[in-house]
Amino acid sequence: MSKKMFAVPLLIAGITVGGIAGVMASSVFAASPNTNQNSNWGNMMGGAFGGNGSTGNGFAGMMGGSGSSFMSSVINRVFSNVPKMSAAAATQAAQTALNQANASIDKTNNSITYSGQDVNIVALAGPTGADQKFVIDGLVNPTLHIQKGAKVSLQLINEDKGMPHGIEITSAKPPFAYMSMMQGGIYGGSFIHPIPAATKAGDPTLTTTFTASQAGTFTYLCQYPGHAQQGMYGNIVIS
Ligand SMILES: [Cu+2]
Repeated sequence: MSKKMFAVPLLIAGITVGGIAGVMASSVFAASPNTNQNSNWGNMMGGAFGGNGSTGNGFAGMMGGSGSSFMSSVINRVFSNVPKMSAAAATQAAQTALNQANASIDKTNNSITYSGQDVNIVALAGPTGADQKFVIDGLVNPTLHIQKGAKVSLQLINEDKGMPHGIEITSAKPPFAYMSMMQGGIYGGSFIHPIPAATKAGDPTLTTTFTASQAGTFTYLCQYPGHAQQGMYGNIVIS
């Protein structure tokens, strides 16, 4: 990343952010609402923060102070076309997932075992009482057990009015750095970029599907900077 500082006339705030100028100009705001949103996220993260390695050179400055709210503002704007659902519909979706015949919920071990090859997971991000956490089938950051080869539908609903959240399945293990995972996902499709914070208009939601083709113990986490580090993750066991 260039170490030069660019004065960027941002739509959101008239602040100066090092190195992000090119990204803001090209890959992010230029993207049409119908282009691949994960690609937008990848471009944003790759373009803005790529090459920083573990030092986070440049990124740290951006994320410090007003940076975090800046990041949040960018996501809220860039992904403003993400569909929203009402709080009641979100509750209904979660309840439907909870009532799946093939989901066996073990509160003692904070785990859910899905039998069969069709799995429907509804992950609530940051609902009331579980700030910076996922709630799935009423459990906070549960361990998910899924059969190898199962077709998984993963719906993320952001109920957090203060913060974007995303979800991704990765082979990375805790502890997580501030910058955990930016793009990818262990399976094709096992990634939903951070979606905007909830508003009075509703809770943003996206669904992805993937095939759990590889056995192993993986992690699902929120790739918004700092969230996995703060504990927004759980295990997912494919066997
Ligand atoms: Cu998050």
